[in-house]
Parts: sequence; structure tokens; C-alpha cells
Amino acid sequence: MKYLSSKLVACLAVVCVSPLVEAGVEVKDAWVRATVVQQRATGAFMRLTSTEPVRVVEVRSPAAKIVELHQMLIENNVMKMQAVSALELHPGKAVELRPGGYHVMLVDLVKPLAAGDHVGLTLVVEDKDKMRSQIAVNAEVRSISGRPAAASSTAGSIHGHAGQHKQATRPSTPGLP
Ligand SMILES: [Cu+2]
Repeated sequence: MKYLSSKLVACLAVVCVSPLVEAGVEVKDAWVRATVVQQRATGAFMRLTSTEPVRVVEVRSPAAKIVELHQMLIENNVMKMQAVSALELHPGKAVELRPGGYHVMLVDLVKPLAAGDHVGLTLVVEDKDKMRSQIAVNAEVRSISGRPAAASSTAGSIHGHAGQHKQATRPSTPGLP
């Protein structure tokens, strides 16, 4: 009982602290890419490490109407995004959510995101006994390569996640509900 109540207090206390460890999961360097005018979707990135086998099964954010776990992959020489139902974390093995790889997709943003803003994310993780915990993450909004967001619209394919997303989702929307 004492353990439960102290854990609950810890949950409430970690909301604005980064890096943080909750449910054996450490979240480091969480950030969200700033948006340019008219851009309605963006990605959130972070580094996750767990002390036990868990799965990230859901991500929530008040900043977007739709939040999904995505993976970038190359199919027929075309880079595509695909929604993944869960992200497996293996003990001691860091999983990097980064541009061009796994990421949290924020679709239908409530408002544009400028560098320096902060976005709250809640990761829902499930352990091997199907027990779920929530991890609150405070992600900083950053421009590409630290430059002002407006200067990044000509970014090439390496940094072109936002552009790729528009191209990938407009003609066909297999990854989006
Ligand atoms: Cu995506």
C-alpha cells in the first residue's frame, strides 16, 4: 500500500521533469519539429530506454487531434510512413525516435508550433502482464537544425519528414484513419 501511494505521488511529480523515469522507461531528448505556415502535421522524437520489456501502445497529446506511432520505410524506392500499433522496448536497448525512422505523428494540429514552445505528450506503456502506465513527457519544439522554422522549407530529403508526410498522405492515406 505504501509502495502504491508513493508511486502515485511520483507520477504526479514527474510531469514537468526531463529526462524522467517512470514504469522503468527513461525518456530523453524529447522534441517536436516546428511547423511552417499551413502545415497541419508534424513529428515528435525522443530516445526511449526501458529496464524491463514493455510496449508503447498509445501516445496522446493535447496539441493534435490525431496522434499515432509511425515508422518510415522504403518501399519500391519510395519513402513511406506507416502507422505501427505498438513500439517494443527491450531492456537496456535504446530505441531512437528520429526523423526518417520511428516517430510520433501529430496530425491535425490544434495550432501551429513554433520553436521554443512546449508540447505535452503522454506515452501509454504496457508491461508483460498487460499492466498499463502513463508517462508524461514535456517535449520542446525545435526548428530543423536549430534554424528558424521559416528557413527550413527548402530542406532536402534527409530532413524532409514534414514534406514527405504531405506527399505520402495526400494521394493515398493508408496510414491514416
Ligand atoms: Cu509520420
